[in-house]
Amino acid sequence: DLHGFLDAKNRQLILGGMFPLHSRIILQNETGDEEPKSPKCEDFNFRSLRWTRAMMLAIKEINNRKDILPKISLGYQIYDSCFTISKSVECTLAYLTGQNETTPNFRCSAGAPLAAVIGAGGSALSIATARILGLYYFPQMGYASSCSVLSDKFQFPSFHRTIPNDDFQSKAMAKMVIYFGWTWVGAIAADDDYGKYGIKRFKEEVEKMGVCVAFSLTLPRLYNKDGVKEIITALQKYKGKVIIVFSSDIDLVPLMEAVVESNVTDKTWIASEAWITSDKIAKLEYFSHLGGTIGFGIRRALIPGFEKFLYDIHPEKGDDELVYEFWENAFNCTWHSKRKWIYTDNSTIPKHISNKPCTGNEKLKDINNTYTDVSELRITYSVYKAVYTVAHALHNLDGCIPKQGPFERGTCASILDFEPWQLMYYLKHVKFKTFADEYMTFDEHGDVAGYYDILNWQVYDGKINFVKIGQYNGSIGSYDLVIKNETIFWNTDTGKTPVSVCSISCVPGFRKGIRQGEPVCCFDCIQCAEGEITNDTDARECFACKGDFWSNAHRNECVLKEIEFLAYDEALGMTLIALSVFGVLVVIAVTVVYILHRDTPLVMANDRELSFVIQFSLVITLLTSILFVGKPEEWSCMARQTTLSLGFSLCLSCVFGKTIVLMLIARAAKSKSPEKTGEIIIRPIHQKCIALIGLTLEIGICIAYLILIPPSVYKNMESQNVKIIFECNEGSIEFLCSMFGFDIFLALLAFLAAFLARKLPDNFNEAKFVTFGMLVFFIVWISFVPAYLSTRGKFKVAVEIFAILASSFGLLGCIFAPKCYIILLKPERNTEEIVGGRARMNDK
Ligand code: TCR
Repeated sequence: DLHGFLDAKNRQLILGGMFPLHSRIILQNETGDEEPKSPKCEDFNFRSLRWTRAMMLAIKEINNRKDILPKISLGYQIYDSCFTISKSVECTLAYLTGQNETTPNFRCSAGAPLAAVIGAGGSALSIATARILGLYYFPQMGYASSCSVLSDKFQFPSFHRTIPNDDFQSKAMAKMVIYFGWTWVGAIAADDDYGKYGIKRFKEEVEKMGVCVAFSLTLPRLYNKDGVKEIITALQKYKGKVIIVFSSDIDLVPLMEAVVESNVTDKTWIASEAWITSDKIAKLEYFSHLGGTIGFGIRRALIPGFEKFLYDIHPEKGDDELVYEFWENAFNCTWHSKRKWIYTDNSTIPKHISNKPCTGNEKLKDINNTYTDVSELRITYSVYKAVYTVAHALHNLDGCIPKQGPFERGTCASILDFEPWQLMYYLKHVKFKTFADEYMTFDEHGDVAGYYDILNWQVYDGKINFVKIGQYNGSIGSYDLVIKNETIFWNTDTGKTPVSVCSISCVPGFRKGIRQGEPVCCFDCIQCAEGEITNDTDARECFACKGDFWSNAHRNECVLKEIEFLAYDEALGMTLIALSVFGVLVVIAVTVVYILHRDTPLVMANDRELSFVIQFSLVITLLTSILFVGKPEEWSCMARQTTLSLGFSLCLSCVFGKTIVLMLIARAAKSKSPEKTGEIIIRPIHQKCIALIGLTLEIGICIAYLILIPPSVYKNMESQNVKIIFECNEGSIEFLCSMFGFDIFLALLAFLAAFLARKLPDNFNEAKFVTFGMLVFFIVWISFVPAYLSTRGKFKVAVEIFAILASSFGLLGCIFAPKCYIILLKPERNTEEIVGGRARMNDK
């Protein structure tokens, strides 16, 4: 009997309360031909009735207690806000004016003064009412209004709340998203202050950490089919897995129905506090789509005696119309005669309720209703705390010792006649412990500590359970988020943590490449260019390898560059050396033939010694090719070109020495005066002098070259990136050109002389063969130039060796092969007559 304890004491105070006992108002007829009335409400909300009952129980307890407000009895006056701003404002005005234009749903007061207002439920309603109550500095205790703007004491000076500020929740959600490594998340907000501010703060937090919000949509206010469809389309297009929803359960129902209907699966939903434990959403038939949802719940407590108090409700016990309605909705029956009037049209009952009459014997225990479900008392506990907070503040106000009071000149306020601002003072400084050992104080913004349980939807025992998988404590430092991974149920194919990213992260060796016009979380992985590497994942840039280093195939490491030169032990090197050795053997063979037949006319003709010198020089040129193979060293670089040019100059000057004689003989023969031959005879000593001069000049050039600008070893890194080419830097191109230019000059002289002597009427025409030999020499070296310039690395060296070998073999073949042929195979032609007069020259 609620009136009973009110009457027992004489001093009375009232607490106002506002609860969304219905979810919406029924639109009045808008023709404007009737006097406007306060709209009626529909869609009964069992959960809010439980909250209402928590307020009643708290007041009942306080009245029975001797330690809190012993001499005062509290009454209450509770209005239904119908989840709308207009209704809440109307209630607020009723409180302030004391005019009972609208009848309270629950009332237990007899015209006593109003001390404070508990509520207005959702943030949007509290914001509207707090603006009015704030004008009078009238104390207001929110129990479910968590929006961060309500902490602004400039706008809402008299608002306090027992639910944590949503800033904590947004931050906790952001931390959780980071914790699970999600970088591509969707966000849906209810179209009210709660949803908008919650998602806004979440986005701010999360974007700081490099997470991208794939879409951010607003739930349509009323049931708006198009609005919901738009969200469903976005959900179907969304490739990520995680969606954050900041909304109250009532606003979310249409969307979740559509989600199930259009079969949006394989998503993990992150719930805000307002819908995580709501039976409107947490339905078994939705579980395949919404199972595994993770969300935040405020502190929970089992209020002693509350379950019994909840069951202690019956329409016929009191005269509250609302209890009739509750009964009808709970048991799907009607109290025909007693309360037809509550519905809009006076005659019929709502469609969702059957026509069966209620008997009054229905048992609440027999049905499964959120109203009697005491497993998740979170907002309920918050209501309970709100009432106790006001009671403690009043108690402190009552216990003020005169002359030591907080107000002007130590005065106190009287419990019978105090101003709202005086109670505000005590509310601000209230400190007490709840039955659940929770310490209650408010900070300067009227907020409490930000603590949340992290809950996960799991199904067992045939119903959905909200399993605590961790917690978030906003008032401690960095270890504020604690999650026990192994206890989480994930509604994914694999049962593992979903991966919600736009692009899979780039492995080492790849860098992120931005996609034009897309968020930073969507990127392409681009392999580093040659010579560049990255060694961590998701690198933004590749770094170039420095110095002797180059990238490996995976582009994740700098490795030493490969070193290249023409080595002895590779096929090419070996072949070339074999060829040169073979050439040397051939020359030796020729020399042996010459020595054995040294006294035959053919060998004796045209200076035998010069022939031996030519053979020797060919051995030198053939052997220099070996200097080109192998890792270049200082000495081999210096030796290479010089020995080569010396070898050729020796060879060619000797050839010239020979051909000049032939030319002179030819000139003499042409003038047809054999007698004259004697005049122009050049003695062999002269021929040797020519050879010596040629050689000496070349030696001069070489010495100057080696002394002035010597060649050296060079590590070539530019021409090929992957390799370091070991080669010889020739030092001075000018010297090189003059060295070989001199050789060419000698060759040209020899050629001209031989050419002029080619028609010598001899049986054995040496000049003809020398002409050929020189031509071969020219052809080889002329074709060498382009081939040399267009190759690189070790092949460049190989080309040069090839030219050396080819020209040496050419000379060998043209100068000595025909003679050896005659010496060995046609000895009958090796006679003085055939060889001609030249043989005689040697004898002189
Ligand atoms: N704050 C929400 C409303 C709300 C709510 C709830 C409504 C919260 N928790 C539970 C129904 C059930 C948290 C607001 O608007 O501030």
